[in-house]
Amino acid sequence: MSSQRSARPSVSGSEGGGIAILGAGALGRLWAACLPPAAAGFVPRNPSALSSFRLHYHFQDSSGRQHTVTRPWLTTLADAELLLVTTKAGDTLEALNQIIGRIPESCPIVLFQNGLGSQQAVAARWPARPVLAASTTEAANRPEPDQVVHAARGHTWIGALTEPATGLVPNIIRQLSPSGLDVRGEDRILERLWGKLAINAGINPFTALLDCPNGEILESPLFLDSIQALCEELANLIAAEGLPPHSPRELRDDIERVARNTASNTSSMRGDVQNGRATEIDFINGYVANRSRELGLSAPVNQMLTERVKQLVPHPSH
Ligand code: KPL
Repeated sequence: MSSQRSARPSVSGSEGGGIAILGAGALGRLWAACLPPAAAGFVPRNPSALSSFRLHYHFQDSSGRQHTVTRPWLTTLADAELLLVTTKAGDTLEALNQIIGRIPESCPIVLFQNGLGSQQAVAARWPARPVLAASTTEAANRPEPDQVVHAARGHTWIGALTEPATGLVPNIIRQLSPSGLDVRGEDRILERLWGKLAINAGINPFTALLDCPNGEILESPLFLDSIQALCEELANLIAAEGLPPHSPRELRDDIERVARNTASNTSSMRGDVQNGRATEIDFINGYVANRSRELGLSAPVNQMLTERVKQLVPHPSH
């Protein structure tokens, strides 16, 4: 963990080399806090609106130690060597579109979004760029706007999405290794993302609708009445996608295990609802419902959860 002030103050205005982070939410701030101060900075989506050259926040590491973190807003990206995109799924395409012209063609773009749909959209939009996806179990949250908590250590898997990204993973792991976070290569990143989506689909909407921590969904009538059908819908879609099959029972066991292991957590979706922000439901249960429809399957439980979660925040802020 590195929490000192940047040793290269000029990085704020005139340099952009190293690792650029697009998305200053909990996950982006976790990466920035863990990487060496001179290695990483944040990408402003609207540089002319910046009121300061630096972003300051408090960071509680996974051992409970407190750090003050100061990282630059990068006003040039011409030398960026790696871009970590930690925006919410629904903001990603637009955020990247705003800045992609400023980063070198060769700069790898690593997408950290939850769910599915946004990653494929980015890869389809910029097939000649080196685009990769990451799936992470690092748990970070932001109880106050200027405070980030690394709630639990996890793993991060990275794999190529576009052809120009092939073979880049070992170097990206080297670039990220000073963070001390556990990063691994993954040849089957879509399967990995599907595994996480299934867990999020079986936990997040229930926590948002019931306004409860993850563990409490397990005894709720809403969960108990819908989880079997939800897992059947997931299993049918996973098979129809040609991915290695999972039985509804296996999926349910995975969902319940994660809900128990993270029993006191506020899920990202409950957190979004509590803060009046747009949720990622369209990229989780909404993605399942839409893909099922496209492939001639029906997914009424995922559709119902999508509609009900959307009603929780009818006019979201972003
Ligand atoms: O990934 C999560 C999330 O909140 O989005 C889980 C696994 C549900 C942990 O809270």
